[in-house]
Amino acid sequence: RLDVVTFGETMVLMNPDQALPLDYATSFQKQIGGAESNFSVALSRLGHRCGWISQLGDDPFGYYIQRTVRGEGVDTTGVSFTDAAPTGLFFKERRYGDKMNVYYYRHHSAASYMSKDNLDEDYLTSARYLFFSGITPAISKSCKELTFEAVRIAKKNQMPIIFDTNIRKKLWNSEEEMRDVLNKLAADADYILPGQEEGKALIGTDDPEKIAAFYLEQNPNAVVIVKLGEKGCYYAAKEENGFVKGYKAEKVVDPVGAGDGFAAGFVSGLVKGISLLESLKIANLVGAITVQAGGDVEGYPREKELQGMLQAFENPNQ
Ligand code: KDG
Repeated sequence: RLDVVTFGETMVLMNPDQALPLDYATSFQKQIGGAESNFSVALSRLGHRCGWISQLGDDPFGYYIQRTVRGEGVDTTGVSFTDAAPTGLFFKERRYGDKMNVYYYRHHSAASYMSKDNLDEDYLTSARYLFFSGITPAISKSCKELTFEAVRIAKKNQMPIIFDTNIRKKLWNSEEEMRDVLNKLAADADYILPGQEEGKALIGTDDPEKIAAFYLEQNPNAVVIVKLGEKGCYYAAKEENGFVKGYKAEKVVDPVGAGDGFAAGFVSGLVKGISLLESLKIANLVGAITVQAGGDVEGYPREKELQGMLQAFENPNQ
């Protein structure tokens, strides 16, 4: 049985070797990136069984992504290939310090043609939890329908839903549509993971307590976790709330993928059945470890490494 199932687009990432404007960059590392496969890889490294549903082009980049994700131990039986469109691509541009720009080449990509037909109800419900992000409903109309259908199936089967709002403004037609769709999806989720800055775009405030209050009013049984970057996170549920302090990264190399690592750390705690507070400590730590490596998925820790670090933080003098 799968612990978690998720769906979403993964692209080949061309990561420049130089911190230069992209028009001057000359050499790149070929890597992969996609919020939900990042999450799946991070979860798999923490020892859990995760299934990733997607669509790739029947092309070398598609084979590369499938091989990489599968090689990390993620179940890829829900991945299909199409001849009708290519695998998506994106470039990172590094300028000053950890500042990062992203350029997408994903319009009409293979994944954008996913639809409800990509969801096999038996496969989806073979998992204990459903995880998804706000990127998929932004990719295309059929991907938006797929997202709502997955939520419907999960709810029908009493599968808890974890929703990472993951705003990508470049992908939405309008901010209004973005707000409507993401807040509607949040209303059906059991765990909602917005970033503090995202609060501004979604509900007009970056006050973590107000962000949580908004989503709790929509769904009083939800748990809202507001990510505060290196400060950690704020969580609120019907009967408990509070701040969980973050861990300081020695050096931020690449912040992209940290949110996915945070989500995986948190979900790892859920799957293990440990407390909300302990799960969020793990989430914070995975996030802090992740930003210290280049690439999206490279820096995710393994369970053993994570436990060692948690212990070192709890008992600094040993
Ligand atoms: O969370 C990291 C992702 O943003 C990155 O891997 C690319 O999925 C991606 C996207 O759509 O931006």
